[in-house]
Amino acid sequence: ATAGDEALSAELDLLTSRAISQPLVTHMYTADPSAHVFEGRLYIYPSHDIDAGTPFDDEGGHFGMQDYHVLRMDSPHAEAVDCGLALHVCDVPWAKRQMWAPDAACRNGRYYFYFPAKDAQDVFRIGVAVGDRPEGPFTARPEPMTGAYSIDPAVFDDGDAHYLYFGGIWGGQLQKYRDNVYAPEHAEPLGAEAALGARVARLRDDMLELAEPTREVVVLDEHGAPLRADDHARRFFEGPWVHRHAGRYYFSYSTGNTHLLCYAVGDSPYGPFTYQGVILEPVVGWTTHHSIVEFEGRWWLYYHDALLSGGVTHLRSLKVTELHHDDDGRIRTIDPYGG
Ligand code: FUB
Repeated sequence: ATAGDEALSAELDLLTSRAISQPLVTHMYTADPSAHVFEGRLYIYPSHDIDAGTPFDDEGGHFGMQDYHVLRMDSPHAEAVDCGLALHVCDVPWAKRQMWAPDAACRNGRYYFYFPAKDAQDVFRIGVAVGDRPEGPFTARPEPMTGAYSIDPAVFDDGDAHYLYFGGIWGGQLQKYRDNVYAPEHAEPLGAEAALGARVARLRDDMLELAEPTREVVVLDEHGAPLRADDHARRFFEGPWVHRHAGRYYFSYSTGNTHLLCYAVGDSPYGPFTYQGVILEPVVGWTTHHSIVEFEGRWWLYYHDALLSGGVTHLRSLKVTELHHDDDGRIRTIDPYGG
């Protein structure tokens, strides 16, 4: 081993000893957890990381996932149970590869599983699959959803309506759209231009399609101006999530190349949201992706890191830790290796 290898190994050992949480499962790699309480138990909808043998590239081609497994936990401290195969790319007529971060929702006793994948033209689309149980199996609709695109679908249940959020720049292709129209020549805004936002739309009552065209999720700075495209420590990159706390809506997301999970607060599921701060400091691995869920009166942050694989960025492991809202509604920043 070289001196560099030994230094990296020592650093990973130190981070392992200081990690505040352990992987939820170790028999497979899992990432991008979307957690919900269904039927009184926690169900986690993750990506199922594999090494597909695809070379690294700037588009995330090395994230070559092919299927999904759902995890179940009786409580955030209980053992996570792998409920088995929920959906495979071979069973989705329109999808060719790269089954990235999914989510799920329940309505009228049926379960709806939302997932992104690349189609035959290598364009990310978002599909929905339907099942009778929270853990699946799910049967995919023959076509992707109309009007949804890019990656990282996340569903927020506001009681009388469900909202679908999605989006991710760079490999997630969000920068190729303006006002819901795709053009491959579109690029990420630069400098003082407004950053691109995630997208949101209400879902139809049948949960299979959007009820309206998507709108941009705008994150404002402390002066009420949209975050700038070059504000990489605060602008939206990927991994949108929404939860409601004390009557306010919390929009949280990854800043991508600055490796932070951040949040912003607003008064409507559509936003706008005002930037508040950092939820989770950087984890081992390039990506960071999370969900926030309330279980029996306490709040939990599901997230991932790549410690178990020795830092291999596309071989990640799910973790969970408690999240605290202060009396004024602010979320306390978590250091994943502060133990
Ligand atoms: O897992 C593949 C991609 O990595 C997700 O879609 C992103 O959010 C990032 O975690």
